[in-house]
Amino acid sequence: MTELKTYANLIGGELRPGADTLDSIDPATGQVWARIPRGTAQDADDAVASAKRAFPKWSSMPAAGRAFFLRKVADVFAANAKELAELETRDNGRIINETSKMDLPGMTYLWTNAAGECATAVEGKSVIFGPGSMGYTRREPYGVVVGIIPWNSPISTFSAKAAFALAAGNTVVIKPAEQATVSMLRLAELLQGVLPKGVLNIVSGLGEECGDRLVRHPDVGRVSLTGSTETAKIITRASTDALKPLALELGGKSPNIVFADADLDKAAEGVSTRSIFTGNAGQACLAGSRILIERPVYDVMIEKIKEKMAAIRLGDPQSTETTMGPIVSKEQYDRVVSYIEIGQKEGAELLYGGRHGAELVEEEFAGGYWVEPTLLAAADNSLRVCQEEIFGPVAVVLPFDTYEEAIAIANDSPYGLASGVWTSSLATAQRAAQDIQAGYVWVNTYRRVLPGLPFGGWKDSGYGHDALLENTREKSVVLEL
Ligand code: TXE
Repeated sequence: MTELKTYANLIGGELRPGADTLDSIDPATGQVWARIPRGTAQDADDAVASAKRAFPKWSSMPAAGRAFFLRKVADVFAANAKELAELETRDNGRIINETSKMDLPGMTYLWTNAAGECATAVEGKSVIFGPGSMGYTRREPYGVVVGIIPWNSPISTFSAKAAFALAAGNTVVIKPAEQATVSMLRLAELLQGVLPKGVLNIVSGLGEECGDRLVRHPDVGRVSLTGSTETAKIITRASTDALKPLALELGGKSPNIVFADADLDKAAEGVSTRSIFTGNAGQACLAGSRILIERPVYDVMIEKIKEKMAAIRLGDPQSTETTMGPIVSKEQYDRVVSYIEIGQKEGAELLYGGRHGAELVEEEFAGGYWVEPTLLAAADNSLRVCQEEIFGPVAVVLPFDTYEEAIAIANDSPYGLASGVWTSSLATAQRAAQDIQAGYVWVNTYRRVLPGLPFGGWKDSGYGHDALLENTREKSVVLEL
């Protein structure tokens, strides 16, 4: 039997093994395939201390200096994209078509873009007050910024948090999610020596152990979490003692509204495969998990969506033939399966799918966590499957009769992250873009997150962004001349 690789944390520029380890499980087989450190409160403290030590030099470096280093990170991504994509696919089951064609190429762009934005971090404004006094503002970094990231897209979530925090002059500590940490720790190996020591630290471990310590640490200036609403509430309470600013990017129950005048073929692909099923098997905060269809085209749309679902291929996530991967863990698998049962008990009709387990795949993957793409029809948006985030390949369809009813259903949710509108009417599109309560509205497309536009939620989907300016705080300076 081949020895499993044990990965290390990156603290103060050194790769430091954990005193204890956690098993990393391949979700496609259910087998342990690597070991990661179970970081302690001491590891968290050491990472924060090294980031604090690195801060004065990093933050006072000319912007062009920071840009130089961030471009080197972009080069690391470009040179190692294939390996990192394959590792992330092994780690969380996200299909190789997504990690290699979307995520990793996007990282080179994102880090290069962050390098270019370095100089804008210092922009402020000036105010002249009478002849004798004037004032101006400076934007300054917070110091040590902590990023707590989830398992569904580790590398891209890490990059969104770290690149702009670093560009703004902060130093960073990242805690990946215990279910999928390997791609981040391989990245730690590749980045060792690329950035000055301590500027970026990566500590693997459990949320309630080293994650909690990072959030409470008095030397941490800002915390950015992508995770569940429950964890966000815990972090909010934990961070209040030190009044830390937070950015919270949480879950969603996003509506995709199909009006009768839409291009129905394009909409069928957009609301099904693109929006939820092949996109990380529905394990994405922005998944369009509620499909609202105008009644005259309801039946024809259901048939078209079912055709798209029938073409989805489950199996080896590393194969380019596969279009949907497994659920990340046994815990999430049980949760997704339970919602399929809950929905039917509540009266939702199973229109497609619903099966789960080994029967869906070849024997080699029988131990993995497989759920068939599933479509439930609900008569009423109050069902739990319409209100609660399932975080798997399970979508609910609801009919509507009028524009007002569609918007009322769309907004009848504790969440407000993303939304989709499918129509050929510019007037309907613009009206809906105004009326929908969500941080992102796509018209005749879905899951196209444009760099440069803020991405973040309303309501229980959180607040704040990871953009450059949000990683700075303002200082007013008054000069008596
Ligand atoms: O999330 P957690 P879980 C939603 C989705 C999913 C559910 C549960 O509905 O089914 O959350 O997933 C760290 N102090 N999303 O349990 O626990 C944790 O270690 C500090 C939506 O995996 O929120 C991990 O690094 N950190 C979502 C990160 O928080 C703590 C992505 C997220 O894990 C902590 C993930 C604590 N006390 C889940 N407790 C999205 N927005 O995309 C946990 N963590």
